[in-house]
Amino acid sequence: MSIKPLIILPDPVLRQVSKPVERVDDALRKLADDMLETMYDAPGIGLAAIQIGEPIRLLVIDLAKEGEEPAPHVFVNPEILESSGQRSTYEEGCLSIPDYYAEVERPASVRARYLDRSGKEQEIKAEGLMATCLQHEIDHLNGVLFIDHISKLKRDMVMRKFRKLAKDRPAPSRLVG
Ligand code: GNR
Ligand code: NI
Repeated sequence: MSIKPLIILPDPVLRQVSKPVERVDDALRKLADDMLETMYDAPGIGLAAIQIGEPIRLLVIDLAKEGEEPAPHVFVNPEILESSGQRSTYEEGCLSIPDYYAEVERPASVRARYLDRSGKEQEIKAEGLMATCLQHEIDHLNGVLFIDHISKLKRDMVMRKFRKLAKDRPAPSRLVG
């Protein structure tokens, strides 16, 4: 297992639309394990593959609190089948937008279909933080960030700040050469 570097705003990689996973094999399971290790290290409660530079429809979530047994979930090719009309608001953050938090309103519950880590089709009815996190991660698979759900004024402020920070930061090694 290994911890991978996180892709940070304004890296355009975060705007890529990820491709469906073609087969759930050992290589995919190893990638999911690396994502879990990277997420636990951060720490965070969810991670999409694109956040470590892999443009495929794979995400991991673990909502267990500190001191609780880990509860890792792997979602391959997730699809939202149904969203509730009822909305709920959570303060969201993103490992690709460090130290910025904002309230986002989303459907309070969703029903989703996905493949698990053995490639078996599963369905989940998610509510509460799981519903919010799953929607946040599926957004990543579509190149969408939580700041796309806040006001343009706030989003422009965040973008300006992260463009400035990127200038003072070494470029990701994949862009150096
Ligand atoms: O760690 C994370 N916390 C979080 C809090 C509220 C709503 C969504 C999230 S996901 C985030 C990790 C992350 O960036 N996943 O893409
Ligand atoms: Ni995120």
